[in-house]
Amino acid sequence: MAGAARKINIGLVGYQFMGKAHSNAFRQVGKFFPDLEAEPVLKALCGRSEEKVKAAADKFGFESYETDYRKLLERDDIDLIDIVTPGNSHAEIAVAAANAGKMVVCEKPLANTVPEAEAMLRAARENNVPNAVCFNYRRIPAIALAKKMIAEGRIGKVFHFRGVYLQDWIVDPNFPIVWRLQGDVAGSGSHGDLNAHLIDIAHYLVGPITEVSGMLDTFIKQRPLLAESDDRLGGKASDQMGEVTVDDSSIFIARFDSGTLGTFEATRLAPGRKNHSRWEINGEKGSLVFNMERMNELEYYNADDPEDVRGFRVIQTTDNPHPYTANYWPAGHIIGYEHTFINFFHDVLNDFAAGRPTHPDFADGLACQKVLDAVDRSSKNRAWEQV
Ligand code: SOE
Repeated sequence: MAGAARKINIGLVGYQFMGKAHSNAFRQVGKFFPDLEAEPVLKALCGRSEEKVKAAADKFGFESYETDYRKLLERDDIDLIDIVTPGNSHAEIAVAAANAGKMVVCEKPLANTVPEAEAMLRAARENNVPNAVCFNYRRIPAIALAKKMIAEGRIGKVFHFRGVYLQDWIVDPNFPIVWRLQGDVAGSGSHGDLNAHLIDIAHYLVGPITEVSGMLDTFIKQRPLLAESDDRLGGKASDQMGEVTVDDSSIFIARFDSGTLGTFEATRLAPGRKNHSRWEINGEKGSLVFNMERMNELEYYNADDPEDVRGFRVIQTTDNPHPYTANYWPAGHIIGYEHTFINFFHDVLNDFAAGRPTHPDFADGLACQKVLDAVDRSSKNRAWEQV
């Protein structure tokens, strides 16, 4: 960053789990990436509760705070609006930010509905503003390596994409109804939160999904209402009960444009699985396997290896030729979840500064939304749906 030619002033809307992850990435990115072309400046943090947003702004290192995102848009000293609020406010904020001529970054999934995502993409295009959606898993070195290996033809034609995203954080029926369990706020549950990551990775590695058949379900339909949230995923339960209005489990099968067949499963009810985002890709010449719980590793099976030593090998993606790793530690000194955001913002800020298109952008976010929506329709209609 020593040579960063310009500054990009950040207005971050939201300050909980993702607010922490994004502001940390903005603070760290210049320390690790000497080729950063635009230094992010933590100008203003925005949230509705003045007491909480002020405390968060101090903690994260923002210069100022606002309690209404529209104030951020009026400010000439803000270049980029980064949205880390729950899904039901993404479209309103992103469209207004694009109309105000700001660059826009939005947390995943892009929106709660396809029309919202379409409106966001339209506003970004009409105003010609740089835009990105934070599917940070694309920036994991092992996944970036998988992308390169597939592009190089190392596993040949892809037959199968098999993804599961398993968590267990709401398996206790007394876990309260946080916003992620409210349909009007989050849009959907395990589906929009977790399958969204798998779909984006599948699009990135294998290409577009064209038709789906799926089912969403909610096993635990009533839970205590929330008394007070924390900045992780939970909070304190009250003694009143309420309805859970999102799925806690979602499964679908898919056909890709390439002919690849896919299976996808997401659940928040898999005891022992914490952030088990695991996929396996099988091709005519080999297979690749990734698991977020061991995110520095990529498993590779090469069908062309000599028969007597043929078998899965584990690539430690921590050495210089692996994407991003030269910016961190000596080989074998692993990186973690927060670095996926640092890598993401390195790429996005450099693309924005250079006026290049970036990925994943709002169009990629909309493509994911259309698959989510088709699965939702399929579950309701008990039928195959076109994306
Ligand atoms: C919670 O389910 C969550 O934090 C998701 O919202 C994230 O996108 C995922 O990376 C981990 O799990």
